[in-house]
Amino acid sequence: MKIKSYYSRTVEDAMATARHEMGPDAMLVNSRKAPPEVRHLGEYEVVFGSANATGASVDASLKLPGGRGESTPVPPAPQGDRLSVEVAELKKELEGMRRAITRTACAPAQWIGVSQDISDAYAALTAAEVSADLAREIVQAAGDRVNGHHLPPGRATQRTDGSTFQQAFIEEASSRFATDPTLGRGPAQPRIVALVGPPGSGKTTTLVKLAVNYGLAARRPVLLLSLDTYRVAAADQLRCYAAILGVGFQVLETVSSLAQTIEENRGKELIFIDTPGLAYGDLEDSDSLAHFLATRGDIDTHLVLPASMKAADLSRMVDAFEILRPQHLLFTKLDETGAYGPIFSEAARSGKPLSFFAAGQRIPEDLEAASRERVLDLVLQGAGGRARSAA
Ligand SMILES: Nc1nc2c(ncn2[C@@H]2O[C@H](COP(=O)(O)OP(=O)(O)OP(=O)(O)O)[C@@H](O)[C@H]2O)c(=O)[nH]1
Ligand SMILES: [Mg+2]
Repeated sequence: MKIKSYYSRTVEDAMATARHEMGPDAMLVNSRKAPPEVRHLGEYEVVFGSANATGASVDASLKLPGGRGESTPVPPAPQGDRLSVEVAELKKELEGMRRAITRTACAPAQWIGVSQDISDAYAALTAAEVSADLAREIVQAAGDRVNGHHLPPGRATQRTDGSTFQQAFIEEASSRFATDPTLGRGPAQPRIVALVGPPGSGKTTTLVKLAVNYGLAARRPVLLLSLDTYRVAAADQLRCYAAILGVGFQVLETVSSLAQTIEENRGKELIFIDTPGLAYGDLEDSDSLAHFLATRGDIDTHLVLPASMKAADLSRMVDAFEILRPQHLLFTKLDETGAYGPIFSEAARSGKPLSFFAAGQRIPEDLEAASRERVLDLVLQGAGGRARSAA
């Protein structure tokens, strides 16, 4: 890139000559009143850059006295100083341009020129990978609330007060999803919780964390059940934990034996049911489990999904698992991503409340109850606002 300074009595004259000399691709990089030491060359200085020239250079050797377009050499100036000043200014200009371009590129067309709060809020949501439609909807609604009217498309709105907008933005974002860190449905005893989800999503690990934090820690009698007989020794993982924790454990060969086992354990306060990981193909074959979970009004089913899953896959997964009628979404592996927008978007899209978050493999520490504040914190702060440990 070639960079040149032009001096003249007026900015317009200097610009005209710069364009004439550097060609139509030349870009205005800076314009200012000429510093005192070169004021005799012209009252104004404009700096132009052209990408067509190779190699970076700063050439202050042109002078346009009186705007007549003649070039005369600049007297020897403290070149090092000038260079660093110009580079610093150039950097500042470029940073400003970068921000303006980012805002313009990210924001829907009708927001160009609107309050920076609005475009910053939109940029924050989309940077967290909240879906663009949802981000637009939230920011638009917050802007409308602050301005008390709908933004006319294509027109800049009046400037909003930053903190008022921020408040409206947080409220709008909060209103899009629900959290419900409860186990069990209604007052019925025992409280029965089933964890379902794709293979490896963290069902068994999370079930043990829940059993420790909400069962053992509260001295509630707990029973762990495993329906995971698909794979050789699959239930052994849970059997092992149950033995360590000293809680009841049973493996059930069939879904049909589940009802009877629950009946026989009415004295327990919490019953956790672990299920085999189900992939898309398996879901079609999960009729008996689907029927059981869909017809039992006392079983609270949490769909366990990794937070690191892509937004589109999350939606597909939630839709596919609807056959099991889950009441909650439970996200694991928050430690494996830095963008929590997909969790937010999916909770908003599906309308299912978020129940718990797991952010690591440690049992029982890496588990926490979902809350609105936490979700917003995660979405807006990214990995910096990552999950704390448990309950
Ligand atoms: N990093 C991280 N790893 C996790 C988390 N939760 C579970 N895991 C790990 O994920 C792996 C699978 O966990 P499981 O609990 O066996 O998953 P599952 O859903 O029961 O798996 P299947 O029964 O095979 O479907 C294990 O290595 C866990 O330690 C988490 O929050 N963060
Ligand atoms: Mg498992």
